[in-house]
Amino acid sequence: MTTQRSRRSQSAATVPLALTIAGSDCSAGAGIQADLKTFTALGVYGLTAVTCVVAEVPRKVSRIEPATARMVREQIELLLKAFPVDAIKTGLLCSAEIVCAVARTIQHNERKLARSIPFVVDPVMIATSGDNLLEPEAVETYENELFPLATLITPNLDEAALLLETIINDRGQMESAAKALAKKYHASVLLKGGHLRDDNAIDLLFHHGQLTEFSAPFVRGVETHGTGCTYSAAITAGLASGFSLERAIRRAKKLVTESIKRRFRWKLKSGDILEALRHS
Ligand code: PXL
Repeated sequence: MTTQRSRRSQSAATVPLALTIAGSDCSAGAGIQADLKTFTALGVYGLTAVTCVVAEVPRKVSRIEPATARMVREQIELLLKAFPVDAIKTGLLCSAEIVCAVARTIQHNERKLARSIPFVVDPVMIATSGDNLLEPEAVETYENELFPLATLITPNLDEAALLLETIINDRGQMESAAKALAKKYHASVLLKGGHLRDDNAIDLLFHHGQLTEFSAPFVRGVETHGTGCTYSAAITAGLASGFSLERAIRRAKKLVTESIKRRFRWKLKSGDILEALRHS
C-alpha cells in the first residue's frame, strides 16, 4: 500500500529537471533569472550554473564580470553528478575559455553517465540593446566545441548572419540560412526571424532534413528584453518534459508571444516606459 508520504515523494521525484548554464541579468528579464522563471512557469525544476554577472537594465549593459572557467566547470559537474538532469541549455557564456569549459564538461560527464542529455545552445552574442556580450574570439570556440554537441541551436538573425558571414533580410534568405547552418554544424537549427519585424514573427526549424515554420502575429511597439532567453528556456523545459522538438518549440513560441502581449510595464521617473517580459 502506498502511504500519503511516499505518494508525495514519488510525485516529487517525477518533476522534470532542467539545467541552465548562463549569465546573471540583475534586471531579471534575461539570463538565468528569465530561464528559472520560465522553467517554473512550465512545471520544470531549474538548476543553474552561473557563467558571469551582468550589471544591466533593459537598454543598457553597464558591466560584465565572468566567473572562472573552473567555477563554471565545478557547478556543472556537481549538478550532473547529483541530479538526473533531463535537459540542458546554454545562454550567455561570455568568453572562449568558458565556452570551451562548458563543452568539455558536458561531453566528459555524458560519457561518464553513458547517456546523452537534450542540449539547447542559444548562441547569445549581442544584447537587444546592441551591446556586445560575447568575446569575439569565442565564436570560433562555439563552432568547434559546443555546436557539435547540440540537439538544437537557436540563433536570431544577427547571430546567424555573423556565423554565416552573410545578410539575412527576408524569408527566402532565412530559409537558405537555416539550411546552411544545419549543414555547417550538423545540428538542428531554429532560426528566429523576429528581427524582420513583418506582420508575423516567423521562425524556421531545420531538423532531420525538413523545414518547419513557426509563426505568430508580431506584437508591435514593444521594446522587449529577454525574449531569446525565455524562448530557449521554454524549449528546454519542453524537452526535459519529454516533448518532441516540434511540440516543445510550438509551446515555447506561444509562451513568448503571450508573455510579450501581457508584459509588465513600469513608468520611470523620467516619464519613460520600461517594458519587460512576464513569464506566468
Ligand atoms: O538577452 C541576452 C542576454 C542573455 N544573458 C544575459 C544577459 C542578456 C542580455 O542582456 O544579460 C545574462
